[in-house]
Amino acid sequence: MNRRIYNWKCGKHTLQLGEKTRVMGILNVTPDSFSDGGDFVDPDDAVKRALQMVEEGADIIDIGGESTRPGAAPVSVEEEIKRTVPVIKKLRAQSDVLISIDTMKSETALRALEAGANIINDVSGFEADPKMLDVAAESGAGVILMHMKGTPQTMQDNPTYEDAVGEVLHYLEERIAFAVRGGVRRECIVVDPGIGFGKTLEHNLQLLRGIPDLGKSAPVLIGASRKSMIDKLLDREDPNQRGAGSLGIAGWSAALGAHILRVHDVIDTCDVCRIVDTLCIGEL
Ligand code: 8Y7
Repeated sequence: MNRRIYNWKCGKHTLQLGEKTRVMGILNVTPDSFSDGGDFVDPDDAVKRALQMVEEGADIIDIGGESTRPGAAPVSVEEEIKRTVPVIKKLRAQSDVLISIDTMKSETALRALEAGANIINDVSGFEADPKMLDVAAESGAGVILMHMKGTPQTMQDNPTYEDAVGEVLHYLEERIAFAVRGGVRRECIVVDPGIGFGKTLEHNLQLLRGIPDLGKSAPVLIGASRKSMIDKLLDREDPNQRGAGSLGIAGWSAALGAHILRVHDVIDTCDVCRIVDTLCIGEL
């Protein structure tokens, strides 16, 4: 087994990482997100979908109220809170699944944690909002620090690296040090190379091949589900046609040691993970 074992602290909860590949189900409560936007704007529909993903085997539900699709317009903090907090409250009332809030704004993170979320998923690696560090440190929430080159508005404008894996690894180690200096416990931190966030197809492939290196300093999350790299490889313009491609990346990532996969298709990804985990452990 090529995965280090970690006990990920998420507030008062602990999620063991490394034995079993963990699956994070994506719940976009945005009218515009590129692959499931508009489906779950109504809080009751959103909670229904979340509970279905829990049933299907999701360990974490990632709730986002702002699209981070390349070129997407930012939304106000009020709007983001209005979209996400009621869903978190309703889901928490019906399930004790771990909930992550996908936000770059500290106010949204704080309100989400108060509503019952356990994890802050900040695609800016704590760079977008200087107050995010304090919210994370004071709450003891789990944190996901992701690498992005540029901003969602600019990130796909000809990104270049001399050594994508080395640079992303260096960046993530620097962000871990920044978070720890600010009072975040190391056991609370998961890192993520940010597939598709300021990367060409070749960079994404290099990062996926580099998962064993990325997993040396902290647990690793990979989010490649339905992303445009699959279109580039398979010519699947419609995100709904990228399911099989996503599962291929999921299997690869799990085998190379990713601890958590952030996906749209929970039931299929859980099947893939059970097969790969069994093969990796060498026993049933
Ligand atoms: C990721 C993510 C998105 C990812 C983490 C999409 C919010 C774009 N991608 N968070 N968020 N990692 N941690 O296509 O790769 O899902 S949004």
